[in-house]
Amino acid sequence: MSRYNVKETEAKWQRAWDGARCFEVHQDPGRDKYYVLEMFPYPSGNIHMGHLRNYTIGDVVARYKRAQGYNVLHPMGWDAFGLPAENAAIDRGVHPKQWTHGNIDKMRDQLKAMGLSIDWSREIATCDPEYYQHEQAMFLDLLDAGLAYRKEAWVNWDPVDQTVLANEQVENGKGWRSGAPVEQRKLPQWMLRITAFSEELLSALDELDRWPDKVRSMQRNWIGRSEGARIHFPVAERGDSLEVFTTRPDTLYGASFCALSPHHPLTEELAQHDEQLEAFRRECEQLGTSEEAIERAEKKGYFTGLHCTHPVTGEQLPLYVANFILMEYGTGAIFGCPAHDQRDLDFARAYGLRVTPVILPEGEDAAGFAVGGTAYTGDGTLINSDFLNGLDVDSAKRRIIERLEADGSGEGTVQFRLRDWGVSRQRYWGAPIPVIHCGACGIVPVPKSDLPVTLPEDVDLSTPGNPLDRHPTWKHTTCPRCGGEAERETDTFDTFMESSWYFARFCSPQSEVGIDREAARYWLPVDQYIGGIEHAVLHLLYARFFTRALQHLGYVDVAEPFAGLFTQGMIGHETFKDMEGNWLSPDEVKPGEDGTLVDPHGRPVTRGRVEKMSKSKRNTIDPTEIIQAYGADTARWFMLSDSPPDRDMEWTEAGVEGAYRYVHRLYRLVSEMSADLPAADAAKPDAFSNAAMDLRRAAHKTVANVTHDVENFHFNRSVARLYELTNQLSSFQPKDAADRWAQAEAAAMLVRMVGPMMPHLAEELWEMLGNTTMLADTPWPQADPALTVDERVTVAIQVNGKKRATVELPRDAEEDQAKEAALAEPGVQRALGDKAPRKIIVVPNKIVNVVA
Ligand code: ANZ
Ligand code: ZN
Repeated sequence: MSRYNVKETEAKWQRAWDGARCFEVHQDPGRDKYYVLEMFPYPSGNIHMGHLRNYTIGDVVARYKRAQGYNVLHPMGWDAFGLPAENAAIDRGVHPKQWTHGNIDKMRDQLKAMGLSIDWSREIATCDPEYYQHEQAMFLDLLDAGLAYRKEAWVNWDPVDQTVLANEQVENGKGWRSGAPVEQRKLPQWMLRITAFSEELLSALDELDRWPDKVRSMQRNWIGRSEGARIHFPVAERGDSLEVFTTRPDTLYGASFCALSPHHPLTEELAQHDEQLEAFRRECEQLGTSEEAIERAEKKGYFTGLHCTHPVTGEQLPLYVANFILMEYGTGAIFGCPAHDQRDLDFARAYGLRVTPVILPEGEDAAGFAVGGTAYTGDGTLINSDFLNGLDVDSAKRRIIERLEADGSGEGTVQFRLRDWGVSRQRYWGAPIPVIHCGACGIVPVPKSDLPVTLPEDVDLSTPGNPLDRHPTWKHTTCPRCGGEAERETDTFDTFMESSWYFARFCSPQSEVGIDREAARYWLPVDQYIGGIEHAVLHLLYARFFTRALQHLGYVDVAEPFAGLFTQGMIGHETFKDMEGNWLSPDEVKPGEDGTLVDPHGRPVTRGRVEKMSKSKRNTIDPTEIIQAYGADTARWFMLSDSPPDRDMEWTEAGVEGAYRYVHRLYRLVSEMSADLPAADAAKPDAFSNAAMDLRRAAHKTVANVTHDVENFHFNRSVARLYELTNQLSSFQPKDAADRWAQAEAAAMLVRMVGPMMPHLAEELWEMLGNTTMLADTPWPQADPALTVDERVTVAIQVNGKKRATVELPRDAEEDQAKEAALAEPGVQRALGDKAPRKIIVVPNKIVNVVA
């Protein structure tokens, strides 16, 4: 019997799928669709392990759903704009376009070698004008609808690279490439009005019950809804008044100062006649704009000489400008209550301001309660607060707002932390923003008939600044309105724009309109989106917003782009260091004579922890090399077998070897059997031996369990079950025709279940079992309930004695499995809210009671 030839066989089936256009799909109203999407890759040049894991998970889902009879859309494209292409141009002198397309070609081959069930006819690259022209048209519509606008905004400015930096590009207050201290600058920026959807983006999270709770709660925090009050403080020396935003109006009696943002209009006005204040403002601008940087910095202020009149007590409070007040939040001004806010307390201690507690923690006594170095931010009873004394915090908030509203000095409000999305980037390798600046007409949108506004190819990237701005001719144009001389906008879009609608473009990738509404109606929303948790906020929130905006503009009919979301864990690998503490790659490390590890110079090596694969730690493994050496099926199988896909996993040589051995073992098993298989159309025997019945039961049970596991992303558990069935099949000794029929049945089931995970091997074995149609076109196996009966039981889940859900569990399931299943139920999670379960009582096969 021949040994399994991995390379040849994998290539053979990839050709067969291609040739049969197996994975090309079309709208078919008669069939249920299922849209599987992995976050599309940035074309960096090589796929990495994160891609391998991401696309393996997605491919299992896609192939499984396909076998379930769905019309599965599983497309692939390239998130092709962005800085690395410009950096490559600077460092290596290749044009960004050429670099990007070269990388795409290379990575396409690498992905194809994985054997993914992708409809390659839908491939898109966001850097192609055929793609971004539609984005430009959408932007014009957003502009029309008032959802895009231009405003002066504070940005991080890198004075050496002469460019705006995103917050993520500022590291410890310095530009990530130049290393120069970042400054704050005010520049006109194109903005998208994501805040118009704050409330919707927040409340709709409740319905996204196929999203991880963690991601939903990160989005909730990011949107940051706060209920509070706006309060007017008359400025004694000026006769006008200052509006502050607070979430703690209950602490109003504890106010001992007011403070303005360095960018507050009043600050700007005062600074015109106060050089010292101007100097202080400039000092604050060195801080960078990120909230985190501001939070970390030492609290500093400048006394304006002005006083605010307390709206209830009439007391005169000193007015400062303080470095920790953001202009972009609330009103850019606060009242400070040092006893109950840590920043205010740090500030008060530095400037000798009064600290009056107004909230008494439970169990404390008013006479003895004093605030030390830590502000008290918890609940309690009001003290030192006149008519509020004795109330709890919530009642005090209500009462003080009533009072402020009654005398016109304030009102209750809702405030969101979410800011509008600044989409301007002073970069070359992005989609041009389609507007024209005319001296006479102002800002004029490029007429849709003139789209796309394409990038010039001849650019100079070698000097700092914006290459489009410096280009000798590109920006010079005529005004579409008056025909006079005018200039193009030289900013390009933030690359998050492209990833905010690519999933919709995949529905009709060649359409002349950006999104064919009919196609989008059929395919959207994405049923299963899969990607890294690092996109929990920005990408996923922008895409949610953009979809709502597109719905508003009539492009699509859905409000939410991703009905289901799965976030995969990271991949770690062991690390090594030499005597000087330099990282060593694993293949530089060898066992020395005494068995300890040594480096290539024979010097001792220390074994470090397992760390997330990264170039800097020299512990990456190249998936392409793995596929070359072992084949795609082995790489996929190991990826799936090791740990639950949402957890971090460790890449090990032993694990890969184990997977490789299984590939060959399964091949041997099936090819040995295939010699005496019953004819493909052999009728089912009327009677079976006990051994055959055992095998049949095992196979059908495995089908039931694996189906359940795959539906729930428990791939590692499926793998364990498939190993088990393989063992049972190996030890089965057929004695008669009925035995052989049972053996063939079990083998076919095994191969069909392996299919989504190791598609090449499975196709080969499927053919060996005598089938003439491809496994890719074969339905998922069905378990005969008569053979699985009693194996699964329905268990009721109660929370504090009240039934909240039911789950199907294997009979006599482990207690841990029952608990885990119970806690995973959305109904149970809802009932628990943010309470942690105190105790979980399992009555086997009947009830799980969660006590909170
Ligand atoms: C008085 C007060 C007393 C506050 C107290 C807190 C505790 P969240 O919860 O994040 O919405 N604040 C308001 N505007 C600000 C700005 N532009 N920059 C920096 N801080 C600002 O935060 C709201 C609280 O942050 C507000 O409530 C305000 O301080 C401060 F015991 O007002 B508070
Ligand atoms: Zn004009």
